[in-house]
Amino acid sequence: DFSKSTTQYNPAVSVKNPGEGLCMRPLCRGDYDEGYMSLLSQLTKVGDVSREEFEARFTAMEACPNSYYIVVIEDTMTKKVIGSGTLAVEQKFIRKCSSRGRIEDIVVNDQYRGKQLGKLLVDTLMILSQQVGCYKVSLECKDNMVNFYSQFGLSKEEGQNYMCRRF
Ligand code: 16G
Repeated sequence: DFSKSTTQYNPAVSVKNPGEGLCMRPLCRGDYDEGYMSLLSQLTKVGDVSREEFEARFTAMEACPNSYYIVVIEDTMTKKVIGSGTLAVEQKFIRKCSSRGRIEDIVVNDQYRGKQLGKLLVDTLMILSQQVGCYKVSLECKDNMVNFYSQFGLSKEEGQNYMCRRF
């Protein structure tokens, strides 16, 4: 239900109909063979991940119900995953035992850009985060993506800083 969505689509695309020859669905275990890791490599370093490692991680995520929602877009002709986004839900004690959402790893294959697919992925995860009861949702992005993410009602919060230590 995109009725509360802050964005518009021209031409119309939707979860049921993301575009010709495309299908939107949850990530499957078999997506390792549909180029999932190479898609993620367009976002950041993925390193060598064997099928066994991928499947073990998939199983571990599956064992945490209501925590990892990974949505992908598949090109049904080539059977390749060409877009993906994750909603990670963290359970909290604060805010009456509420949850917070994080939108992570949004990536669209560079050959499929300009088709509103990134927007559709983020919108979908935004709506999902509300449906599963998150009291807030956040993400991290590069400077050049701030405009893109603003359209979903996300903004830099005054007095809040993103801090990070890398290992
Ligand atoms: C971006 C992503 C984040 C991802 C990170 C990977 C979005 C909205 N943000 O910040 O989710 O995990 O890049 O970069 O997709 P890193 O490997 O340098 O942490």
